[in-house]
Amino acid sequence: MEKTFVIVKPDGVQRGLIGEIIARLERRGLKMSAAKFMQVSQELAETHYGIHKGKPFYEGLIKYITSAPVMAMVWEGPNAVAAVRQTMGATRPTEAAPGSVRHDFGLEVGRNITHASDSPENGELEIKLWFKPEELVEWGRANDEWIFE
Ligand code: D4T
Repeated sequence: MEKTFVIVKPDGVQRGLIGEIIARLERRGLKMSAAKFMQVSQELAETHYGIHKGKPFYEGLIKYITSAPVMAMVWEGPNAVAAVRQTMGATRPTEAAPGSVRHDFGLEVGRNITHASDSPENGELEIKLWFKPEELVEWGRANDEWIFE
């Protein structure tokens, strides 16, 4: 089953949106595989956002993600990457679809509340970067067959 990596970023944590975001993913039918509440180190932030190094928003992005704790999670399900990105909405909150997290709670790209992997390949890389293998939980959910075809 496809897995994707999700962060409730520091603004989401500070604004008390961890529960709201988890509730939306659960309600959608996705299954949690791992979660940890943590302070992001400078090193982890720079590795995670390495692709953006040199861009005008890079320094602010690193400062933002390391500014307060985050909730890092792995969610699984059929097409989990696409499903979670849809639930979160477009990167810029003013372009995010109504009903998405970024639309419903955000205004600015530099305070866009969540991160979600943008492809299954990046999902695997990000899960490896943020979690140890033993932190991932394989479990059978009682109603899996009523959600997964
Ligand atoms: P993340 O990675 O945080 O989920 O965002 P996305 O996958 O949706 O978008 P991204 O990689 O293009 O951007 C990473 C991160 O940088 C911030 N950002 C982005 C910013 O502050 N200003 C900008 O102009 C852009 C493009 C927001 C998300």
